[in-house]
Amino acid sequence: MSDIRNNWTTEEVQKIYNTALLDLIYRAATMHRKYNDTGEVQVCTLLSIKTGGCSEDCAYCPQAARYNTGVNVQALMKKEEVLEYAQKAKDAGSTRFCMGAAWREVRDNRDFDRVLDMVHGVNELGLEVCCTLGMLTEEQAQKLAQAGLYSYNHNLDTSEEYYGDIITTRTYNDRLKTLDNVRKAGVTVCCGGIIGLGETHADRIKMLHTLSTLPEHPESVPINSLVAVKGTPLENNPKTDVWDMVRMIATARILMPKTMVRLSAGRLELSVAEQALCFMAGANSIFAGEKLLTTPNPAFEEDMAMFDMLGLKPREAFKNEKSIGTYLS
Ligand code: SAM
Ligand code: DTB
Ligand code: SF4
Repeated sequence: MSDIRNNWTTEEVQKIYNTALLDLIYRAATMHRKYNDTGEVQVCTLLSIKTGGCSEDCAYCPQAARYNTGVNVQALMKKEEVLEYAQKAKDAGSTRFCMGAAWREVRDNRDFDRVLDMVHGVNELGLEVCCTLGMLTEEQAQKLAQAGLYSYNHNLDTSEEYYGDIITTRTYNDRLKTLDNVRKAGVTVCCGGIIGLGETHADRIKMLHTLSTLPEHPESVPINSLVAVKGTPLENNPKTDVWDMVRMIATARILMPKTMVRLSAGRLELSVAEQALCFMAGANSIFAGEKLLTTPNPAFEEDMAMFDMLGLKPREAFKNEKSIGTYLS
């Protein structure tokens, strides 16, 4: 049977997820080696281009207007300022630049036109441009594609069953519809989730099942661990266990062998040794730079020191396009 499958059953996913941890890591590491260059890690930079004041009620999110989290609301940034950040990220060695907006959905207005300009500008710098702007129509996805968007981030966050406990202002189906619109526009899909929301192992298994049985696997799957922010309903959630993170990453790697699996939010809580286990288990992408969207992240220099220590190097931009045919299919 091929390793690249979209017909996983929930039972199969459950069996992989529940494999004894060291066996699971070994299996994931073997799959990783077969399909990817294990010495490379993609370095992405995030920038919050419109911060806070969001109408949604995502229980984890410091940017939802209804929670008092101390996040300052900031209108959409100017294009020139964004391009300066992008250039700095590029100079520091980042190859993907992801712009996030605290929007429920994109509206067809001047702000969207400005985002299209930003996408165009960042693409011209030679960076892989990614956006995460909330829900999109098919036409909006096409406009972003025409402007040069490489990838769109839109997370499922958790299982369909648990979704309503975390977010009530939109549905799982709304999320899937946007993902479909992104695909149709020919933009690559970045879609993952969060652990530590209070979900069960069964919810994690179901989310991984949904991701790995989409018509095409997302090109990247961010695995976030909850950054519990004061003022959000989840502020007192217990810290996630590093072994759970490793288990999620390893299972994702086995289910979606060629996908970039991103060790995303929550890295500040992990030692270099713990992150090394995540890379061993198949993670091959990180967000670098001292801020995620609104919360802190390890300093760039610390990450580069970690790369040196572990013998990792940053992955070049647009590598898939350059190497079509060189990997096993
Ligand atoms: N508003 C858009 C949306 O929700 O799709 C884009 C920005 S939103 C902040 C992007 C993603 O960040 C969310 O889907 C969620 O997975 C992640 N995220 C937000 N707050 C987080 C937190 N406190 N800890 C971990 N991940 C978080
Ligand atoms: C993703 O999966 N994680 C990033 C990115 N996609 C947009 C966002 C993490 C946000 C963490 C909380 C914050 O900094 O506001
Ligand atoms: Fe708004 Fe996105 Fe935060 Fe939800 S995750 S509150 S949609 S910014």
